[in-house]
Amino acid sequence: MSNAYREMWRDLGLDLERHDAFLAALPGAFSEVFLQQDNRPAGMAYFDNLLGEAHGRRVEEILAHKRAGRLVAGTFCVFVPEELILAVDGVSVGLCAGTQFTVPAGEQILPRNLCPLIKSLVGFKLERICPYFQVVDFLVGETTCDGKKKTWEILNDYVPTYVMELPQRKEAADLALWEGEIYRFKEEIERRSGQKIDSEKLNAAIKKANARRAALQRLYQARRADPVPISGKDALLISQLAFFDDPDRFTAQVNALCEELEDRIARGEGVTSKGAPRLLVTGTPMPLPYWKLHHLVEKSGAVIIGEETCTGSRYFAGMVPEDGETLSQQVKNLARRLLDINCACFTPNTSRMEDILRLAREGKADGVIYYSLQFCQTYALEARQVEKALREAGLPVLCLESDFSEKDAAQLQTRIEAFLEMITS
Ligand code: BJ8
Repeated sequence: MSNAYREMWRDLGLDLERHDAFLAALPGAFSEVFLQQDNRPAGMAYFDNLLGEAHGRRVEEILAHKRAGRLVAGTFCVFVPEELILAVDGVSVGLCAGTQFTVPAGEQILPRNLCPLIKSLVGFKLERICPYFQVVDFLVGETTCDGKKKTWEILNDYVPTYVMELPQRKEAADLALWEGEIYRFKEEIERRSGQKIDSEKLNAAIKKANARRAALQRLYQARRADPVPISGKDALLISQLAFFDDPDRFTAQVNALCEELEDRIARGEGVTSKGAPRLLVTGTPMPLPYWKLHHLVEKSGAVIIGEETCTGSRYFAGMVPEDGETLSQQVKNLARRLLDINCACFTPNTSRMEDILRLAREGKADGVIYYSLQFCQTYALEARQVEKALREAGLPVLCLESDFSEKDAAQLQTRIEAFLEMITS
């Protein structure tokens, strides 16, 4: 990345030496994972560039918004109703992190036997190598898993951290609690931005977020074709970048890419040959810059046709109805859509099994990989029920647990190859 940004990074208080070390490894990894693929869609150029400029131009843009008085919020979970941030013309940035580079720093203040996603995100703040962490006005945490819940208390010493209480069941009382939390969050946004949210502003924000969901749903629809017109790695990268980019620009670019993919489908053109093994991935989120599992699978000759994860379908499934005329109808609509998300922190969570089966069926998957980050108890525990439901439906499943390091790559590759051999023989 250009040195023209060094002054901006210095002003943001980044540790320039550590930041240089972090960025140094990325071009090589990116080239190996992405640029060496055959027959990539031309529309990926925008997303490649967006990633390349993630610590540069996009930060510059957000800083300009901030100087113009716009609120900047950092989030970590798809349950945060981003529409309220957009309703005050604020900027919402997803700060979940997926790199081993910052895990040791996170372990300085967190238990080692904690999910690497949490250690990585905290490490980014402690190491001062994430410009977004430096730019945000405040963070929005949520009471999902215990690890995250307690981490917000610690992170609050570094950045003001507001916490939303997410219920853990989906009964009427839980919906009422969640609606109350959305109102409380609305007040927080109004207080911080100095703007009132009315139904007109909220409706415009709902439409903006829905348009992005529709574009991502269209992309996922394209992945159902055989041969697949885009690799799973590229689709994952796009979802990861959705959390950073300007929503309108991102939506336009995803739609443009989809047009290219739909043309490819009409011509029968794909990134793999027709009949290549197709896998669905389900489990814990895969935040930037984590691409290990997808890379290993696709290096082995299979293709990933969907992700039932929060960096996949859980992020963009469902629409918020756009006909809510009053704030109270709109808040209800927001609450309902969010409570339909099947995170493993809910009990019971049977609708997740139904969702996985539906996605596997729609994507014509030959098998499913259940992927769980190390020390993520809720997803690890739920694996048993998912495995049972998949086996009963006659779908082979491979359960893998890993972290963000590369140390288990060879071992994972062997298991993936054995699984592919089993489902193709
Ligand atoms: S809605 S999956 S984004 S909480 S992987 S930190 S659960 S120990 S990230 Fe998540 Fe929201 Fe749920 Fe999605 Fe904890 Fe598990 Fe780590 Fe996790």
